[in-house]
Amino acid sequence: MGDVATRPRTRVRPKTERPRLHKVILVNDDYTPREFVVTVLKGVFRTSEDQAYRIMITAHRRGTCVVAVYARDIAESKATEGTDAGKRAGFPLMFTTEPEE
Ligand code: TYC
Repeated sequence: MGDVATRPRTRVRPKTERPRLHKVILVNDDYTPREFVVTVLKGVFRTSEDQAYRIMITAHRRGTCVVAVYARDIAESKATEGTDAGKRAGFPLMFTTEPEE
């Protein structure tokens, strides 16, 4: 064997995947009052009145609307907080989460 110095031709670059963000999705129903949905959106997701109204009316017309995207834990706890606020008031209001592509 000769004294050929060998060194890696390619640098090993450990690639850490960035954790995926998760969408919080508002789901329409026939019972929760519009104004209540707007109040929950403002309280839990810190939207303005205008943004909250637009999100609510989009879910009302199309069935669902993306409210915001967060790290998974935050998305899940905000979805639970919003759903629980509806439950406490006797409404079937529902927020779900799903990972972004
Ligand atoms: N559809 C409800 C109504 O007509 C209002 C509503 C909108 C409820 C969006 C839920 O995610 C929702 N009172």
